[in-house]
Amino acid sequence: MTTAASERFDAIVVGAGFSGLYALHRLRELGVRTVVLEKAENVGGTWLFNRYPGARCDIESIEYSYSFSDEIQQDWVWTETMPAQPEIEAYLNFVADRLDLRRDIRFDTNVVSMTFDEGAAEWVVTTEAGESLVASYVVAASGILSVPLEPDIAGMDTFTGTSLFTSRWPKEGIDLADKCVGVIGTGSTGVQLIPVVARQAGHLTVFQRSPAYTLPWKVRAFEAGELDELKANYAEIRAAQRAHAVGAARLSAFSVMFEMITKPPLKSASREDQLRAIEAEGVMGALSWGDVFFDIEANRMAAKLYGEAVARIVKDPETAASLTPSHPFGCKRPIIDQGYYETFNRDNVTLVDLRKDPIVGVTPTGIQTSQKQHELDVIVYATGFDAMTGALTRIDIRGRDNASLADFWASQGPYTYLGIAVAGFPNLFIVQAPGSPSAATNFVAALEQHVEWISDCVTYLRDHGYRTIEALPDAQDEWIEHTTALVEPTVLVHPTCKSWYNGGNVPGKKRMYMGYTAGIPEYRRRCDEVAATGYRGFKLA
Ligand code: FAD
Ligand code: N01
Repeated sequence: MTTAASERFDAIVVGAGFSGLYALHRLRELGVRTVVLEKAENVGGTWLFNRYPGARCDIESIEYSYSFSDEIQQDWVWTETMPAQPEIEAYLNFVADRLDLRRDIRFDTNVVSMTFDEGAAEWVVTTEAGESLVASYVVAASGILSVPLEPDIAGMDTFTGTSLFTSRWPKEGIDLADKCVGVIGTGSTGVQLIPVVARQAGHLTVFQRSPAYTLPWKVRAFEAGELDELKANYAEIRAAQRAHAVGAARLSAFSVMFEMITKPPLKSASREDQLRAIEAEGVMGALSWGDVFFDIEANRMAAKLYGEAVARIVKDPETAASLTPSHPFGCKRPIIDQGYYETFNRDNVTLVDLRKDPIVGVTPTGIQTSQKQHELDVIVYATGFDAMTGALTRIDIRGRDNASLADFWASQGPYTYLGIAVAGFPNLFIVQAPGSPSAATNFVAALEQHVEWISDCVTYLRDHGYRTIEALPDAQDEWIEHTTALVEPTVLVHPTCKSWYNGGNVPGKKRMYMGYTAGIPEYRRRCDEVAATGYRGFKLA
């Protein structure tokens, strides 16, 4: 199958974001001849594409960063507690330069197919430009949120103003002053974008289908000497982070949610207790109850209380009611914001509740809803991603017997073993595939564990003379049973839960909760146990 023109490597890594950069560094250190193929023009992945105003991480900078190199963590200077997109992009460029990674990365190289040659026990990888590369191993570091979803709204292409997508925001920025701007989408992206655009635009109209649950947060610049002090304690900070279920021991969107589980139940709280909670903590107080994740009735009570807390901030009662979510809290990734609800008190902001007044279509001059034509200069789409599987199902991946990964996941659901490998696809390692901790954790902590496990595995195969490693179907089924059983007692599996966590945001996608919710330490323990027992659940040949 391989042609004479094919270039040969030990490993091919797809993607040069956080995951691909570390995979390249680690494999190269182990003497594995590796090339990275990246479709973009530079490193950064998520943090290269999502340049929209307000884009920022919701985990503290000192934790949402590589821990593998003390030199890098001591030399890089974060300016804020939670870093904004430009700083994370700059950080990843700094890492790429410091580790001299660029010499093994091919930019503007889109991988379109990967075929496992059973005879040669090799992957043949082809690119859009028609190049063919061959390697024993492929590490797919192609991202869990790297394929944007464009909505299918009638007339989108007829709009004569400016259409913007948050995941490919113009690098040079855009002047929104005096413009009438419409934003579609109120997930994590919309919630970050909306307060900033409201301050820039002449008028902002928010088209909201599902209101978000979002917790207010104060991001601040580090004070003089503060970062140096943190850096002096980096060993302890990293140890605490490593021991924490969500991979972030300091305050973050995930650790706040994690803390909620330890609180007393809402169902036994008196009305006075409930009011005291929202008086003291606002929307956070409405949700911080131990039974909210496990009992749908408690969850609904919390949603009602949440609405009361929102109504204390948003002056117009109709707008406040429209901003109150009706889906269960916990179904979607947690969101933290800076002044989201206050934004709706501004004179230049209008909320359109699409649950009452749905979009009919985009017209040449704006958006037509069932009740009104909204005249706009700019439409911003913040409409999410084909998450977890989207990047891989867009590559024609063929394993044993020419079976297609996209077809397998479409029919069976996104099954994997350990969230790393798929039966029938030997020597293909996926960084943070469905069934891994990714979705509900500090992603950088999660990916470091994956890259280290994968590179240790490659070393093991090389040292023991094995050519292939392949997940066994039974082990894969058991793994998915285990990941599913973990979420079974929670509201995450409630039929009204619809989000990228379970594929419910993509029409026609097979629904399955795609995370691993027992936490990174337990996950690491299980992965280490598999390795220590000679890769139990895998066939080595
Ligand atoms: P990515 O950064 O997505 O990189 C994947 C790379 O693969 C991309 O560069 C892409 O171009 C490339 N690629 C894909 N397909 C191909 C192909 N066929 N051929 C060649 N190249 C390909 N996580 C958190 O833990 N905390 C946060 O606060 C947080 N904030 C986020 C904010 C936004 C706006 C988004 C979208 C995601 C956020 N995430 C956050 C998740 C984030 O995706 C991860 O934290 C992390 O950046 C992912 O790194 P990665 O390298 O695995 O994937
Ligand atoms: O995407 P989403 P996102 N008409 O899927 C709406 C990470 N992230 O880009 O819910 C009208 O959450 C859709 O409505 P509905 C983080 O992991 C992190 O915001 O389907 N509306 C929803 O409101 C996050 O979870 C940060 O009813 C339409 C929105 O678009 C993930 O990325 C920041 C529509 C999509 O929300 C994805 O977040 C940014 C239509 N046709 C991103 N189609 C941090 O803060 C879709 N919508 C760390």
